[in-house]
Amino acid sequence: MSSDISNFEATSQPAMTIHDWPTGPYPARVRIALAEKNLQSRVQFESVNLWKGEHKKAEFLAKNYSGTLPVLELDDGTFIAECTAITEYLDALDGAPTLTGRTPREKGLIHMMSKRAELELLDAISVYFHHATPGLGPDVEIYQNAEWGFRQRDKALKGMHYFDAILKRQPFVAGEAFSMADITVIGGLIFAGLVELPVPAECEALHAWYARMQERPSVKNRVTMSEPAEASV
Ligand code: GTS
Repeated sequence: MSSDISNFEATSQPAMTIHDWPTGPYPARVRIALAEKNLQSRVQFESVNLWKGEHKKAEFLAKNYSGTLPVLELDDGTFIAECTAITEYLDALDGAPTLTGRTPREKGLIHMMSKRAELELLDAISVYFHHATPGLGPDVEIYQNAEWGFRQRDKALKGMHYFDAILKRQPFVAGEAFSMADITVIGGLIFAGLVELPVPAECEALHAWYARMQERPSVKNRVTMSEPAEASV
């Protein structure tokens, strides 16, 4: 048994720190994964203010060279960035992966569809936000290329039609079960909401799936997850 798994069983104190920004679409991916795995009590949150550009300062770049959120910090000082990598770590912790696949086939399909959700939807909307809108403001957005941003917006709209077609024939993005691939599309649609890029009305299967996803406690409670619990009376 790996030490990660035995620590999982033995510890009740927060052993991990998530550096993130509560309302961010990428941080949402890890927050949803944490709740789906019921690991909330194992983490504490450190807020990094995107609007003040704290993620581009040397202190944060030492934790994540890419200057993006979220970052998972382990109690041995290891930093893991990239939502997919963090989700894979969390999913493996209890030796019972539910988000990244159990069989080789599941693992392959989930990874493919999650990557596709990044390329065709979430990352495309992020580029649109940073290049074709004011983004995080002039202090953070030091290079913008609006034409590239609008192309990525159009790519994301096409991506919405792609995921609509997928969800017409299966209940979840990577097949029959909820997975990391669903979480990545959820992140995309959270970002779409923030930049006011509505899912086209004709994408009925995508709308219906998103309505179902928004009923999941992990999705509903993601922003308040890092707020201190109210003292019990
Ligand atoms: N590939 C990275 C991942 O998967 O973790 C992308 C992470 C990312 O872009 N995070 C956003 C960020 O740091 C956070 S948020 O916009 O969703 O809140 N953006 C700031 C920037 O300047 O790029």
